[in-house]
Amino acid sequence: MNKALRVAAIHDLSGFGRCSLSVILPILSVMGVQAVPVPTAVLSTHTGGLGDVCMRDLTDFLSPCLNHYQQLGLSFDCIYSGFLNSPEQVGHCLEFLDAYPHALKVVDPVMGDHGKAYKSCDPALQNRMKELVRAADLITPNRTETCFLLDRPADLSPLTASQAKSMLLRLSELGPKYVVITGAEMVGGVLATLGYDRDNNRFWQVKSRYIPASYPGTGDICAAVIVGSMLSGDSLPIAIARASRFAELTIQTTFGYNTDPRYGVMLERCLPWLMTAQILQDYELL
Ligand code: PXL
Repeated sequence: MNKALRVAAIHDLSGFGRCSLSVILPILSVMGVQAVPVPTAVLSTHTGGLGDVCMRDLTDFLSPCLNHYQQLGLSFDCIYSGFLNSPEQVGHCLEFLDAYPHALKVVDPVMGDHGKAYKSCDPALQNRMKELVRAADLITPNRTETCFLLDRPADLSPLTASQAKSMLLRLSELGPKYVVITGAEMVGGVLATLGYDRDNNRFWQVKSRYIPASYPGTGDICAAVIVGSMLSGDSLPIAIARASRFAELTIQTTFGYNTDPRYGVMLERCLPWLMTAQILQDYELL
């Protein structure tokens, strides 16, 4: 009997605003992967401009949750971490990684965007996030998070191919054999998702259409599609292409409705696209 692929998704649950577990769970389900949510915090909304957020930290939930799964003898094919709410949560993520040494280790080092750290991500958490990145097989930072990980001032200026390759290489030298950088503006005005596969020493890029709008949660959407795609047997460039095409579809669809950007992308309209599992070929060598 084929068992469903199972992922522990260690991320926050923001009720309104379509980010983190609220988008990750439906995406993985529709891709045929069982997602087990391990919330790091529950919030009324994301923290991107929707006023006074009601939040409960769940740092003390993570270890007992892992203990219960171990008592049950549950196995996981992937441990996937994202938004963490305290530096101590890095230690708990490492406990999950140690408990499932054969699982694919994916770290989305959620720390900031548009050149700035999220309110909850203080320097202590930024530092400990590097520890988690060192233990990962695959990481999916955006440009801002890339700068934090490489101890560089936040600089979002467009990249040449050689600058992009050197960033990917330096991130990989921290530990992960697969590196994906999301939302990278390249010289010439192209927006791209970049990838590096150390085992095959290949650099990849998937170009996206530029749409003049920005929505919270699109980084979470990209990372979730990459997780679902890689677990289903896709290569890194196909996984990046699937994530990039899907993120573009959600952004383009939402832009056409002229909604409040803080409410996130119209995921519900776009989810069926992920069920087609068509092979994509719009990736190229960087
Ligand atoms: O999408 C990243 C993210 C995750 N979790 C929370 C956030 C954000 C971005 O604003 O506020 C709580």
